Amino acid sequence: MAFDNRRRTPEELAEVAAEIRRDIIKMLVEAGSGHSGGPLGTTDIYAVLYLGGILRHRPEEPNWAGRDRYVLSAGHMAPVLYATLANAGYFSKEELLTLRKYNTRLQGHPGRDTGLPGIETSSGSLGQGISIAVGMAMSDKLLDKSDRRVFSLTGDGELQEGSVWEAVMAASHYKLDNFCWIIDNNDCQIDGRIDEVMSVYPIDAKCESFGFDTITVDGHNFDELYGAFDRFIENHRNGTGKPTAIIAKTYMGKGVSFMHDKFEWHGKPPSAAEAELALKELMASN
Ligand SMILES: Cc1ncc(C[n+]2csc(CCOP(=O)(O)OP(=O)(O)O)c2C)c(N)n1
Repeated sequence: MAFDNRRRTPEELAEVAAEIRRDIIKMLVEAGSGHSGGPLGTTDIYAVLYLGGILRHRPEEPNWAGRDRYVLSAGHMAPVLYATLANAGYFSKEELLTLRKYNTRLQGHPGRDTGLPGIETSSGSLGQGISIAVGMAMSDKLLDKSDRRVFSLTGDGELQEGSVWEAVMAASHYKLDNFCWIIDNNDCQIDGRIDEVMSVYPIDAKCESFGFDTITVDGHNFDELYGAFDRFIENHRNGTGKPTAIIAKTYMGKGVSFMHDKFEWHGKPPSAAEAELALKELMASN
């Protein structure tokens, strides 16, 4: 059956997101290593993008030429991308349990050369994914003259990488209104709060000054997420010549009480007992 890429109600999206979160927990406990916090915190964004009708894509035809591109620049958050792709039908859910195993297509960071359907490029060295994504948007708009859109998600700690700013400067200079930059603003990074490690604030003023139409949303509110993505799509349709930045305020570890807003969960998996508890909470949450 063809993939149903329709808009969904907040209730439907909540169910989709809870299923993705459960898959993330199952993958991580099986792998015994990997990142819990960022993937759980950005799941609601993925539900809207991939299973809520925003991305134009065909899971049964992953290399469809007319597809929009999504690049996870914060490659360490790969579990949420993998779980979303499997739930959309790109590959089987059983394969999720091979995360980080020897010879798997589900490497700790996305690898284009693994052949996993839905992975547009390798990423994980912070600041590089977004640079590649801007290059894709440039070639789509300036060379191919196609109406494809490119989305890329960076973390907020990732904004400390100088190359992020080189990339977005280019997006603005080349008037890439087909480029949507999503910033996961959970205020956490690997070893602390953003403003304690190296402040990147104010993020909205920086995005504005780099020439982006900048929208700040609650990254767990489906209506607000739809509103922001719709504005990007309108910007592109109207040819505003401005790229769009969506600053999504999220909580690291969202959906699991003992991980909630705790940077300590940036890069570790749950133990077996913790996973059991997390799954219980996530069963109750949809
Ligand atoms: C160039 C580079 N430097 C360092 C790292 C190691 N690293 C991986 S994730 C991370 C923190 C990123 O913070 P943030 O983007 O806020 O992600 P979150 O903690 O919210 O998952 C670091 C330093 C990396 N992957 N690439």
